[in-house]
Amino acid sequence: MANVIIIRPISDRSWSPKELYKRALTIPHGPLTLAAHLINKGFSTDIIDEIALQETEVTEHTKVIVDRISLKAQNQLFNEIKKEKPVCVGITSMTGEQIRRGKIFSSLIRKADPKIPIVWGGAHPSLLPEMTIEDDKVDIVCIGEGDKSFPILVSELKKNGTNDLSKVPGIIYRDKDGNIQRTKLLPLYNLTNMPKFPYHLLDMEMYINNIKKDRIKRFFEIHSSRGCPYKCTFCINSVEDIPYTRSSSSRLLEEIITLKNEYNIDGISFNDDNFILDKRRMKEISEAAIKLKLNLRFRASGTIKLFLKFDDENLALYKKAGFYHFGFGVESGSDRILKDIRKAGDLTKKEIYQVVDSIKKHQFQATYNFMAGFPTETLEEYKETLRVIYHIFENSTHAIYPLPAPSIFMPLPGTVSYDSVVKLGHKAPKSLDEWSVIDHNHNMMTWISKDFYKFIAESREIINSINQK
Ligand code: B12
Ligand code: SF4
Repeated sequence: MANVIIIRPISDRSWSPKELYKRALTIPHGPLTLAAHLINKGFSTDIIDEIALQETEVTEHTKVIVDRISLKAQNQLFNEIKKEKPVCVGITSMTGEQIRRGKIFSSLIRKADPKIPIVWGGAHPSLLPEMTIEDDKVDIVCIGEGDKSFPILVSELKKNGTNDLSKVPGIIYRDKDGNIQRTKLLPLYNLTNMPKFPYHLLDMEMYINNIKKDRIKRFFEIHSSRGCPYKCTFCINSVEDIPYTRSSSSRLLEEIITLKNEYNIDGISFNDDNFILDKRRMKEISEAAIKLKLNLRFRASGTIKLFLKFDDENLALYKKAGFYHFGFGVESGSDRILKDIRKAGDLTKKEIYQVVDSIKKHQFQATYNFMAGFPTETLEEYKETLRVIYHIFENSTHAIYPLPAPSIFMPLPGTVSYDSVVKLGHKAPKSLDEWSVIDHNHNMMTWISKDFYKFIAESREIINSINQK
């Protein structure tokens, strides 16, 4: 029985066997965080993770996620609703396919019981709350963090009939006269106070075993901060007022030790926007990992420029502590593009090469992520990216990690790059439906020529086929 059901729909459309590594099953941290707060306030919660319940079919050439909503996910939803009418159902969504599927889930909920309020939250509804609430499959939108506001909203909705949504912070909703109302945001949640995550709501063994990483058998993901102080033009963090918050080293260590004891994990990935940002925390965690003999392997995300701030002594400490892999957002090999997209701290090609050397010297593994087709990028500038990728291939023979093909740049709502492509003539989607067909992997790049797009597609094929070997 659940007072609240939270759904994470599948977030991408289909994939080819050549890009299987992109389809890693990730732990649904957004829904888990919300469930932690709800349970803490005495509500029961159920999470439906369609990504974990996805159904695939193999056609002649490729393996695709079936277009319809997973039957297992549908059954879980109907069974829960049948057991007890939920106070509301929450749907989390990024831009694109997750909206399309989220809307199908909304229709199923409406069909089962049109009186159940449907609340949307996550990256896309937070960026475009007014447009999201216009959609008839959305009753309430949670803007930004749901840590404090969602439990308040659920308590208010539970009053059933006598509730007053104007008392709920950080939401947008329609009042009794059908007018759209927006309430004030609360100050950010202090991540150090996070209640225990209700991992028991999910089949954790499936996540732990499904995520395959080199040198790690039982893998787990953690988010220990939110946001990033940089303002790269294509990133959600370029939107004004997205602040940086983080949990303390002691709270993080407590979580790591619990995971090791309860789930017998041997590796952790810190999936924060920019984990290596906080040098002091890196040091504290490393020293504690050594002292407590945690014997875990760590993977961390971050930016190239920050990695350069680590000297040999820092890197030796991280290595001893178990850090073995860094995931970098590099984006481009062209100095002009790096400047244009304001890549964290005005990154240069020279600095990319310095990091490649440092990674090699200390025998770390690394993933270098690039993008293709930025606004105003030329074919020649993209070739510079390919040259940098080639350089990395040549200088990373110690690492057996694949170098992902550059992602296709997709302008996301609210970002500075989005405004740039609109200025270049790109048509802005005008409704939630129009945003739902945005596909991060296909040709919607009206700001670059067809020939350039063809070149990007071919280069990606080549890099992917090298990765297969
Ligand atoms: C981990 C992560 C992933 C993971 C898992 C994502 C997932 N679907 O769960 C993976 C690696 C799969 C991933 C993939 C992609 N990602 Co991603 N990812 C992130 C990251 C770094 C952290 C997300 C997270 O779990 N945070 C921790 C939890 C606790 O926070 P949260 O989910 O935001 O939830 C809080 C609030 O949003 C809110 N909330 C969320 N949902 C709901 C629902 C309700 C009902 C309520 C009330 C509140 C609420 O309350 C929560 C607690 O405060 C974010 C960065 C960011 N700043 O958000 C990018 C981000 C979400 N990703 C992004 C993108 C673009 C992608 C990709 C498209 C990248 C690509 N080109 O391939 C792909 C998606 C395609 C695919 N293959 O699925 C963008 C999304 C922008 C947008 N407009 O949608 C972000 C914001 C990155 C960025 N800097 O721009 N991603
Ligand atoms: S450094 Fe990374 S997380 Fe920070 S703003 Fe740039 S792209 Fe976003």
